[in-house]
Amino acid sequence: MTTTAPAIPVNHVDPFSPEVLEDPLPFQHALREAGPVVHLAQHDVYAMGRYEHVRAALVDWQRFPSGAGVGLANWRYEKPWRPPSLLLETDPPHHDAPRAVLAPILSPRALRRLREQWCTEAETLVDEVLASGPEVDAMSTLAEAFPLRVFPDAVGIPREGREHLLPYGDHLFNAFGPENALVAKGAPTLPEHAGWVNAQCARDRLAEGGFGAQIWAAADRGDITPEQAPLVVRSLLSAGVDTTVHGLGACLSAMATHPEQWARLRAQPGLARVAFDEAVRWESPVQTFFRIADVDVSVGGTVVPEGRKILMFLGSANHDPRRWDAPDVFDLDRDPSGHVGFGMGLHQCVGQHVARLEAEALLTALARRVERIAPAGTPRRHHNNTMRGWESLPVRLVPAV
Ligand code: OW4
Repeated sequence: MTTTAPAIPVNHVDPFSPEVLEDPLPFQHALREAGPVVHLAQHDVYAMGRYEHVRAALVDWQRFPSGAGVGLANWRYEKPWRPPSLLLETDPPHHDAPRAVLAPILSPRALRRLREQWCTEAETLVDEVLASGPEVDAMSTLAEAFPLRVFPDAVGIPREGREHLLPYGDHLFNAFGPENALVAKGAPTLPEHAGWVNAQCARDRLAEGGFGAQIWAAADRGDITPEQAPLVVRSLLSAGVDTTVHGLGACLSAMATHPEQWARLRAQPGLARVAFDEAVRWESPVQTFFRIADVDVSVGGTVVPEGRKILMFLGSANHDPRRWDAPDVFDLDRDPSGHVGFGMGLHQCVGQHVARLEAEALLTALARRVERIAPAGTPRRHHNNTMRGWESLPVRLVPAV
């Protein structure tokens, strides 16, 4: 008797093409249906789209490490475009000291001192936006404006130059994908954005008491080296803005298209955090990250060969009907915990409590003042090789009386 390994399913669609970025759900459905592991012919990499296997691979950092980069480029053969992140793009043991320094700085307990201030800032912003007229673009006026108002202050960077943050992050997230038109479009201005971002990581740029100064204080204690400190600050400026912008955008678009869910949140504002996590599950602002197979790894009977990149579809896992009832429905009655929108395992988003606090502040302020968030025009998708979100979200804010 002869035994042959089952042939691996092949998919010829480019997941980074404009068509898939416009609406990734049909591609992700096909990916999940094809099997636990699929070969993506366009990029000659492997992919996983089912919750069970994505989750298992994310927690298996030994066999699926991040040190060869979490983008398409395989750093065993290619040079990284910037010095690797000490958090995202490293494995234990190197990963552990930077993570141990940053986690308590961004912990729920440490963030308590920001809560009142951020709620006040959110109320001020919502009042300004309501005064500006009933029809607004919810992306620029709320989803972008709020994080840009509170987060850089919390890090402790100066006001001047903050307009570099979003384009820097947008390019960084594009750069995890292939060198397509999205990357080419960002390349010419990257040096200005990266130059500014890197300059803000120096000790003397960072205001006393902020996240940045606390990272430098950890270097003074010897918990990380003075060479590591600026790169840990860089992680905040890299991962902390665009992600929350698109998370908030997902909340606002969900509420605009599900008025009954907005009514539910208004009746019970304590659901703000559930609403945010459900939006992170539903939209999955960070759609994908790669890992590398450090050895031949068998996944559901198919082998991912040693040294090869594998694309983990967080968004697909968060819409897997094997794990979620009616996954495409945004529903405050479900328990979204266990979603992989923040990743899972030892790299799971260290900033998630910051994001949840921003969302709670903004949603609570809106719930108090806004009766209805009504669609007021055709929303436009923002295309990015890694992030899913909106470029424009026209809404009419109906004030509560
Ligand atoms: C989602 C993330 C994303 C981009 C950059 C970094 C982290 C970083 N996490 O550490 O620089």
